[in-house]
Amino acid sequence: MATLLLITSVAAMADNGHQLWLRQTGLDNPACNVTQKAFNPTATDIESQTVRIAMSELLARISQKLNIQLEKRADAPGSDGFTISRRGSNITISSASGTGLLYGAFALIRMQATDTMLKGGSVTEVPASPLRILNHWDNLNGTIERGYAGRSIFWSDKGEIISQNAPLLVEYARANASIGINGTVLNNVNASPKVLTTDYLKQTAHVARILRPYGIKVYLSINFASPKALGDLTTADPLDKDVAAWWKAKAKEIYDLIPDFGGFLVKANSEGEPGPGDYGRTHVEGANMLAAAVKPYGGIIMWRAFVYAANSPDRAKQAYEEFMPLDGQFADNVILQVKNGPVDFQPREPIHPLFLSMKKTPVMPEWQITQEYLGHSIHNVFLAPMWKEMLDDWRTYGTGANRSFADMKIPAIAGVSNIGNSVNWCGSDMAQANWYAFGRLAWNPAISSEKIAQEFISQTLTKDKKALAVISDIMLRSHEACVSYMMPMGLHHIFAGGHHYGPEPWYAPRGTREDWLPRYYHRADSVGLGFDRTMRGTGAVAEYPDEMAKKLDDFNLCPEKYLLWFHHVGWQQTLPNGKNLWETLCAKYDEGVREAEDFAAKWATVKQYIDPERFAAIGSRYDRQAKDAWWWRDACLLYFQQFSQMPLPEGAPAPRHNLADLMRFHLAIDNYTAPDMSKLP
Ligand code: GCW
Repeated sequence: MATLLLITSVAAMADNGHQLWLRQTGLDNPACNVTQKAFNPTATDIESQTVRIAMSELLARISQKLNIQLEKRADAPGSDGFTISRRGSNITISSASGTGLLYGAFALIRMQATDTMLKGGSVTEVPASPLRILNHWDNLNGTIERGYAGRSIFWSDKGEIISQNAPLLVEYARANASIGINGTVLNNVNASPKVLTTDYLKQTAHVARILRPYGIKVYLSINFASPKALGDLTTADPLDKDVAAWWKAKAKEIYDLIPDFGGFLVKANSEGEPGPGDYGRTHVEGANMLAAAVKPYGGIIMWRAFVYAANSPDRAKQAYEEFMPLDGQFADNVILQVKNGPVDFQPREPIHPLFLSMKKTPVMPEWQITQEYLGHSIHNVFLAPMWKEMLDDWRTYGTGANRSFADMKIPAIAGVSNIGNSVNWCGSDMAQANWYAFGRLAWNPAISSEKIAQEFISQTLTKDKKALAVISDIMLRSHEACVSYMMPMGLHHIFAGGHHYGPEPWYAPRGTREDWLPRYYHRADSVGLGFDRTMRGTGAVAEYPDEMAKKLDDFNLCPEKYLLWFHHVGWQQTLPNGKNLWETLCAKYDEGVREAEDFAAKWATVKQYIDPERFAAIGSRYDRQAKDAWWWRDACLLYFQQFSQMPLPEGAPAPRHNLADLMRFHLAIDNYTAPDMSKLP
């Protein structure tokens, strides 16, 4: 009896978060009848396998009494799209493809899990973008660049052999398919040439085989110098005949092993990585040579636009300057992969101007799911609102070919993964929400952050309406709060160097590149604060479409959230809000701290609705986040006060720390390593 009580009370059960949003609800429910039309139940082709997965997911997880029929129909919308229709207890899921049926099955399960089950009529969904891809920054030795969730699930730490852990890879595939992700890049963009050796390709083929029935294609990041680095040739010049032939032969070898291989992701001539520029060639010459190699097999090249030469007058302008003149010259199987903002995944950036200006070359967003600059997997920050801000600007100001985004069509979309071998996959239970949000927004950018948060909470933490409202509220406020306590009003890149966790607006080791130092970005001096990118400054505003550029250039019209990104503002200058810069800045930092403290307090009120294990793990993060918010606020205000020479405004709380201490002790990332999967019971 006691045991029974224990297992029926969700709040009393320990929960390590491993199940993500895929908790069992029905488990082979005899009342649910699942059939399918048009597939041979014993066939071994991939599509039949996919349909069988869809059927078993429905059987395992639909708890209601329903007759569900899966139907392949050539006239169904889009290849991954599906229609779910219902009459009484009869439900039909139809699609033109097996993967569409799988997505339809997961959609139906989600409806049940979020209490939004279709009662009658029909719904049709077609993804906004055909390619929804995770980028893993996983190194071949198992470490993960900017990973906060343990080690790689693909690459082993023992002798650089890829994971043979098929059950784990199936779980990974299933989680991704459940939110519509259909591609994955298995290795870091700072790519080891070794990934293209036959041994590694065979291992990659093994992963591809496991992911394939879930509709997921495998891609690799490549090192542009591979032909030379692997010792086959003396050059990697893209215009060299032997180099082009090497890549063609390599592509053939890959496609012989992996017929549906997706293609290459390339970081070239960026942060020391090799590229066509090493031979005086352009990005077009480099990308098109690779594109020709994979073209016969339907492969694509995702060429990253994250480039900046050392110490230029304005790093934010460089990608546009390098790529805009190349618009239209790329082969038709090349997509430019561009970070959401022009600097580097800061807590808030204005949209990257290339999205608004490239007219002929397709441009795909790269979002960072892993929280490199947003408190790692320690701060609970829900990123959907940040990504939606970028999408909204794209929709509002986009022109030319990429305007098509206004009709919800994007060529592809990438998210830098936050997954590692932590039991809970992401290093923290709340960070799972960002993986989930990426998938949902890649599928449909029109879904609101609120809906995504609610879906996530009710499938993972609690279905209790009151608790759900409390958690959803703090999730939705969390991004703005993080911006407020870290770098409000358009401030950016004032982190400690290296790990990018804590505040160090003073960070300036001798000999470091100027554009890797906070002072390059905040420009604090006795006059004021902020980077003048107006027409009187570096002129970066001119990279935006006219209407937007005019607004950004004008101190009175520039949105306050971007003010210090585009303007150098006097400390005592009165802002359109009626207060001066210093007062506004102090108020923002204080607001960030208050918000973080409120999150911790609100979390404490949902205790009875959450299992103790996750309640404690998440709660300790909220507590730490509130402490860190104080650290950030004190560090930034005390540091900038040396320039403003103004007192904290009346009513502002006294600092908890002094500047000398803050500068001596670095805000550290301690004690937050989550247990890894090997500790699973
Ligand atoms: O933000 C920087 C990160 C690097 C990363 C690089 C990139 C993979 O600090 O760790 O390298 O961006 O996106 O290429």
